[in-house]
Amino acid sequence: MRTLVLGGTTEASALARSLAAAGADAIFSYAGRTEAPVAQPLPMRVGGFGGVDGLVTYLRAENIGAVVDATHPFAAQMSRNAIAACALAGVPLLGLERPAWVAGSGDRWSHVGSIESAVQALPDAPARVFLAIGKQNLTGFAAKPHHYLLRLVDAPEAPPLPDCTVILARGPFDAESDKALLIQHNISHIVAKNAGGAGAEAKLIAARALGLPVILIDRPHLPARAVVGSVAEVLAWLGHSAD
Ligand code: 3Y8
Ligand code: NAP
Repeated sequence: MRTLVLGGTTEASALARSLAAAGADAIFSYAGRTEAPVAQPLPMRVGGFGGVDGLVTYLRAENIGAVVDATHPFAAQMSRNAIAACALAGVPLLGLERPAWVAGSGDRWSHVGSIESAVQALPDAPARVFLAIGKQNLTGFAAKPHHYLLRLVDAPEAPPLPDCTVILARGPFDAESDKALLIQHNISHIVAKNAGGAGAEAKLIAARALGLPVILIDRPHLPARAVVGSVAEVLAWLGHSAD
């Protein structure tokens, strides 16, 4: 039975390694958001499917027997399309999802429901903000007179904001390096997506150590679907559905 893995996260890469080790017939799918995505130990495809209909056509043409949606919690459109397409094509779907982060002692977090409300939550007086949300949703932050530190995967064509420093890096990140980064850039606030997982958590651990406030953007809600939290559960599910 051929499995389609919708990837782009640390957990998706861990799943790919396990599937390859098991000699599973599987395809790893990237959206093609970055110039040179990390290679995977499975056959890869890169680029959109062409909406729900494109994905249904793909599932049938490639004789896909199961889909694992291991995309990032903010990749909501892909996840919604997968739910609709798998229902239409009659292909079992399982989400591999990491839980949202929950504040611990010493965390100075405020939760907002959208990128726009994250802008509002920043102070009006000039600050130095680590805006660690990638490059797709930055323009609204120009409304506030802050210096922004941006961490992007690929170099932007032009500076994304009027007063910003861009560093290029592909995670997973580690807390000590992120703490040094926050100190080096004299950061006063952090804005982040509630992505969950270990790959993006470093900046939150660093913020806790430095007592910095974090504005955390809630992840989008998704329609109901079967979800597990570990690679082992996905492998068991695939073994089960291979019966
Ligand atoms: C193209 C594949 C792996 C996967 C690694 C995870 C961890 C490192 C942390 C910060 C936050 C951010 C961003 C981030 C992280 C992992 C994971 C994760 C956040 C790659 C990848 C692709 C992408 C797409 C990219 C987005 C951007 C978001 C940067 C590869 C490296 C900010 C999300 O330039 C762009 O257009 C980048 C776009 C979507 C969010 C955005 O809106 O800009 N991820 N990230 C995937 C594809 O094409 O399908 O290039 O190798 C994967 C990873 N990024 O295999 O180990 O599991 O979350 N990715 C966020 O969480 O806020 C960085 O800097 O602290
Ligand atoms: P999105 O907004 O949910 O999806 C937009 C469109 O991109 C989808 O409709 C689909 O195009 C295509 N797409 C998305 N993920 C795909 C995949 N894995 N394989 C094939 N096509 C895909 O997605 P996004 O937020 O831009 O995320 C894109 C990729 O980056 C995903 O793989 C995600 O896991 C990864 N990522 C995203 C974030 C984030 O913050 N959003 C963070 C880390 C990693 P069609 O409609 O044409 O099929």
